[in-house]
Amino acid sequence: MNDLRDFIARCEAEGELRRIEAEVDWDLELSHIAKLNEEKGGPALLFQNVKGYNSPVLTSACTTTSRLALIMGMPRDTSLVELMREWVKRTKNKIPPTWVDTAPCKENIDKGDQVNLLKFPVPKFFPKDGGRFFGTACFVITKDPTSGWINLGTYRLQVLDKNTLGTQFIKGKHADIMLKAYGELKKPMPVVAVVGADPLMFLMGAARLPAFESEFDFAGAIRGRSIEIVKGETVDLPIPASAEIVVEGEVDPVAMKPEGPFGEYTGYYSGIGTTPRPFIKVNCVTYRKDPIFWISTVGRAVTDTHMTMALTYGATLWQGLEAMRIPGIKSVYCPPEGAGRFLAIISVKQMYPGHSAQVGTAAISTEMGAYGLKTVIVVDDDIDAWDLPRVLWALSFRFNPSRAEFIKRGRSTPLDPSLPIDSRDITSRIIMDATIPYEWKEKPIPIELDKDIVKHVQGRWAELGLE
Ligand SMILES: Cc1cc2nc3c(=O)[nH]c(=O)nc-3n(C[C@H](O)[C@H](O)[C@H](O)COP(=O)(O)O)c2cc1C
Ligand SMILES: [Mn+2]
Repeated sequence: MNDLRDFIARCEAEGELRRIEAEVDWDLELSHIAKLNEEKGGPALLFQNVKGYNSPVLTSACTTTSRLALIMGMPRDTSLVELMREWVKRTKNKIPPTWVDTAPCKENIDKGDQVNLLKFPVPKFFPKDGGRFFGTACFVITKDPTSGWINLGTYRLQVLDKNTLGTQFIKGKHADIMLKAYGELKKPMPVVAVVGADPLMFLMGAARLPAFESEFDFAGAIRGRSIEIVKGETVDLPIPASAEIVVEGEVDPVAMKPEGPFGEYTGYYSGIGTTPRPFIKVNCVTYRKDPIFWISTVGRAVTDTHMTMALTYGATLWQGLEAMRIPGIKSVYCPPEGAGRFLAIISVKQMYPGHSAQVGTAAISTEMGAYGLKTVIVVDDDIDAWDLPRVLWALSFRFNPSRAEFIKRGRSTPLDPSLPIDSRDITSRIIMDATIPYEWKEKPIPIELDKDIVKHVQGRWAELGLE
């Protein structure tokens, strides 16, 4: 798979995409269709007739595990946990990107006064949103001014006027760290924002890789080949050659404009009204002929934001535990209903006393877990982390609240609606150890079926009228 068009063709061939020919309004109508479709577990949608526009809008590309599997080049019936396992395996061998001279995203080049962000069918999603959001299924590329580290991160982008995009780089995110570095040098930060590309690049934008690691190298690892990149017209930054729409501009580290509000994947707004935030002054927009405008809805689970994060945050947590060399990790699952980040379940084959406790405290200290993860459930290896009925069984019959660990202070996210709206820097955490303690000499005696009798009655199944 090379670009978004290949992905669309693949989805269509597999019955995973519906084209909408009827005229649909970008103003609330389009997002509402997408959201209701996602709630039903529906296909990806390609809106081909957006009121007042000639170019299409793609939604719901990542809402199901089957479509995430297609993005990763895996069979459609691969489970989320298997996708994560494959992600962890493939990303061990990073492959740097390769420069190419040109790409279809240079077919149209608008500079200076020609720039008009509303030339594209930018939707308004929800009634209480602060405006139209250009960047949802997007990613932002920046370069660290001292080390040269290239980052790619998904951060929402609001249209403030025809050549200005509001940003929300949450504290400590890589674009925020880099912007502060430009601030110290008193220089504007060059940025590129991409809408539509090889869909893997969007997953990489959402992935919580460590600082100083480039998402391009990890994308190459997952694809098993180097990602092709082209130079910007006005900025010295790498752009995936597969891009549909490329916005080039700069962020002044001290200037602010009101941004938001925008509904979040928690199902709530994260603040009250607008907030002053850094913005992108857009100097150039390049795009393919008939560009495909790709969006991602938000709100209550499950949307493609949740699925994307369940895969990428879950894989990052798994990677983090492996990097700590903790043995016995059988599976990791960060349910999409918790946006892959507030709740994690880990299955471990215990090998020594305190092993399960180590897994719990390690999880909240990984790159992913240290930020916003609130509840960790550890289960024994006879239970798969994704098998929620069995996890609830363990929570009922193996878990004893006196073996829970309660941590009072940890880094939180401004998005967490369980904290007061004006103080969301710090959260508490709980580790629920639902394993049978390794050191117990007398363990609960499980009820087992007699193997021979099982075989015998299975042989009688039809006779018993049960088939
Ligand atoms: C659809 C979508 C929208 C997101 N919007 C934001 C956002 O506005 N601000 C933010 O800081 N993180 C946002 N995130 C989460 C980041 O993409 C994620 O934390 C990622 O790791 C950031 O990249 P970085 O680790 O290179 O900073 C969003 C994720 C998704 C999937
Ligand atoms: Mn990063």
